[in-house]
Amino acid sequence: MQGIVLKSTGSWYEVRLASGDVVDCRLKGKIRLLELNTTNPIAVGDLVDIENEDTEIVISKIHDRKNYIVRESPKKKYARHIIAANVDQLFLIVTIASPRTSTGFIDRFLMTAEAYHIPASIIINKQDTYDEKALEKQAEMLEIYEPIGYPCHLISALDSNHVKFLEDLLQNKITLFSGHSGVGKSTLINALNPLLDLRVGEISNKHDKGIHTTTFAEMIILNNDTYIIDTPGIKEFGIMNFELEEIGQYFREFKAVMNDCQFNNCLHLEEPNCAVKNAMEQGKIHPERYFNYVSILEGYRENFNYWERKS
Ligand SMILES: Nc1nc2c(ncn2[C@@H]2O[C@H](COP(=O)(O)OP(=O)(O)OP(=O)(O)O)[C@@H](O)[C@H]2O)c(=O)[nH]1
Ligand SMILES: [Mg+2]
Ligand SMILES: [Zn+2]
Repeated sequence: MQGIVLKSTGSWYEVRLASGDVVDCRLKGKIRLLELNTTNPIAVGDLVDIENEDTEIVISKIHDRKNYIVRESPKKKYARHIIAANVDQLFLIVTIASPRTSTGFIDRFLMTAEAYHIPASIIINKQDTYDEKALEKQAEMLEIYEPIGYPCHLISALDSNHVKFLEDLLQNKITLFSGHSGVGKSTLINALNPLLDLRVGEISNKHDKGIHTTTFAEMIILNNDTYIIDTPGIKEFGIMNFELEEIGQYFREFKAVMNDCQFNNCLHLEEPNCAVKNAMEQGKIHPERYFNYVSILEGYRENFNYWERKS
């Protein structure tokens, strides 16, 4: 039988079957060894086969993944932890105020989305609370992201029409929600799924000691083929195995012009005849995006130095 992994606590997995039943499973012994480069062999969103083994239900096979998103393991430095698999789209929930979301944070997120080739949208929540000054800030933000093709949706979790609008965008997809603490992810998810409390109430607490919610993502069912993955406490996703000069490719408007840079390994810093800098000077690339790119690059440079010193 086939199912989808809704939750993982490290040793137990909650798997939803086609019938809608949710069962607790263990991992069949030999699968544990499959992926030694990650701290968890199975993540939410994984499609798995299950079978009976003695008195237990075990996961006997993990289907090939369309994609998977990793972060640095919370437990082991420089090891990978898979947050979620088979993700169709990423929703970054942001707020202009309480809390303020910086474009630096947004750009890190979007860069990751590009690296994974997963479509990303920006959901600007708490519209009911914004004063004139906040709305000005919001307009500036829209000026940065709309021209480069990231959908920006202005919503309030308290407005049922907005929630319905969001619901339509989610249909038949696995959507990962991310964003700072306090932006309203849980409020939105509760508004989207009035039955959620019921489902939470149904889960047995036998294996879940409640300590994993901050490090393990959980998948919430909206309907048969519609799932949301809530990722509490995750500040940044990781991308693995890339070179510094690839970072520019993850800024889509940079990518569109960078073929015209004089050097093909151009980092778009001080190099002569850099098409990215030229485009910025001509007003075709937003200076804030460029500024965030440079600071992301500098951050990774430090990490690369770490690796060089190590080897
Ligand atoms: N006025 C207003 N308040 C909202 C809205 N959305 C969420 N809130 C409030 O913002 C606070 C934080 O919301 P949460 O849903 O807990 O935020 P979260 O993103 O889940 O935060 P973490 O779980 O810590 O990551 C709560 O007090 C919500 O009631 C909104 O659209 N308008
Ligand atoms: Mg929450
Ligand atoms: Zn360049």
